[in-house]
Amino acid sequence: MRKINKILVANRGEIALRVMRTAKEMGIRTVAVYSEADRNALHVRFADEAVCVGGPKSSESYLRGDVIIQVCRDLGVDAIHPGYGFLSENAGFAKAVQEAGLIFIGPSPEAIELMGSKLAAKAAVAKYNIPMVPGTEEAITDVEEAKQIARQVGFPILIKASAGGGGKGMRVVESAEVFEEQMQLAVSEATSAFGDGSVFIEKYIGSPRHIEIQVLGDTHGNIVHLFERECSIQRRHQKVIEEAPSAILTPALREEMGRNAVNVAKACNYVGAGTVEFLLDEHQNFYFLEMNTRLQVEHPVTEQITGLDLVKEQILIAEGNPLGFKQEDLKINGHSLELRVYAEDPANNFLPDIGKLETYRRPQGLGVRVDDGFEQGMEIPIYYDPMIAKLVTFGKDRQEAIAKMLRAISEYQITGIETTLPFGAYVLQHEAFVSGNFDTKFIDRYFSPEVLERKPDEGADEVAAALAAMLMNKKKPAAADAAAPTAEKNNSNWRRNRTR
Ligand code: MV4
Repeated sequence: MRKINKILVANRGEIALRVMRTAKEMGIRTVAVYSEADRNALHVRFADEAVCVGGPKSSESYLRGDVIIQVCRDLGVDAIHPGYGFLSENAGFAKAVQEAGLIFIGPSPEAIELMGSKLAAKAAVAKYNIPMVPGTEEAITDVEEAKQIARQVGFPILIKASAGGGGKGMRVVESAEVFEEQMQLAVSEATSAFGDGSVFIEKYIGSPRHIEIQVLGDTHGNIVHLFERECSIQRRHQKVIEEAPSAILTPALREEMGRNAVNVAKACNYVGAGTVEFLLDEHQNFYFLEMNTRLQVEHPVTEQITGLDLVKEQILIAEGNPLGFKQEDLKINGHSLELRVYAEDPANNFLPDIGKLETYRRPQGLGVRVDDGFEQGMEIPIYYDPMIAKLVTFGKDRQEAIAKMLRAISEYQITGIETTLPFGAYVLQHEAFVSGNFDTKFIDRYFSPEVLERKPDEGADEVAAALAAMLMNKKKPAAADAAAPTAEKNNSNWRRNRTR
């Protein structure tokens, strides 16, 4: 047990604020670090102390582990919370933090390193009989041998980089004829991207759902899961909408996936908050993909349905406290959705649309949570992730959470930059989303910029009408493709009425 009195948050934006809020509630003092581009950022103002650690580029500031550790020494910091991204899954940084006598709020450097290698992770979890996609257990080196395995597995197959993850370093191979060239490309890509050319083969699951399980482990060997998040609505491996619980898991499947996730965590002696990713195929078979050894962007939906503050749990665990609950104490209450609001133009191939937030008014009201890091008048810096906010809703069931999200989108006022809000409204009203009949191909299948074209006067009324229709029609619509919402239905905005 080691009480934490002062935390440095090695991050920026909404997650830095998110972490500091909980620290403040726990009576822990907070230190922000910031780059020259973030002098006026909210996380700097929110913290008790703040130190500029370098230039605008991440490599000059938020990735400077050495400088950040020195700030901890100078200011008497006990612990570092890395947030997500930046140094959060850097085993070398976690180790340096420990060697400096500080607490890293996260898993051990060994667990980070193990899960960072997809092949090592698969080997480590194999003894728990975790379901995995058929393929190779070791790096492929011999082309002919690899081609033979690919034939046995059956095309199409995927070649994945062991050092990749999150969709980086993946190649679909359709047939034996192109196998050799694809393998060579995969190896050279992996070598230049990760400094590790190890690649392996997996059977390609065509239209899977992405389901991940939140786990918590303490330093006393207790591990629990906090149910699933459904993250299938993604665009180029960037999640757009997440929810908990999933619309399609049965209690039995949830229990089974949860148990497997706990075993994955056991396999690496996991401590802290982590996420075990699975693919779920159309026959409800699930396969372990990888484990993310950080707090995830989408953690709020899990907080909403469990009533737990995941950052508080992380801090208590880092202090050495045993978990205050057992698996059987946990239950799902209600339903939560998260929409990531990006400064991107959905009508223009989601190009980042940076600039100034001329108008910025958050939605409010029962069941609406906004995690963001901006205020009206601020510029979105070009150097970092273009996420403006996470819009989170909570309702007694999925329908209520969707209705609240559509209401919150229509209430959100953002001018000066284009955002993904209208895109979110489109997805949330789509029959395939509403019925729960969707997978990771949703956006490819149903989205094109034309679906957002609308006449300026229509919008709020259309959303209200769609909401009313949804609330009155409780039964599942018949076919997935039957009733894609029309173009006029899907904008938010309040904003357009105001600005004219
Ligand atoms: C796969 C797959 C199909 N088959 N593996 C992408 C992120 C990374 N964690 C693994 N990914 C995938 N692995 C096999 N054997 C399809 C994907 C995938 C995907 C997974 C989850 C969510 C969105 C995705 C989009 C494209 C591909």
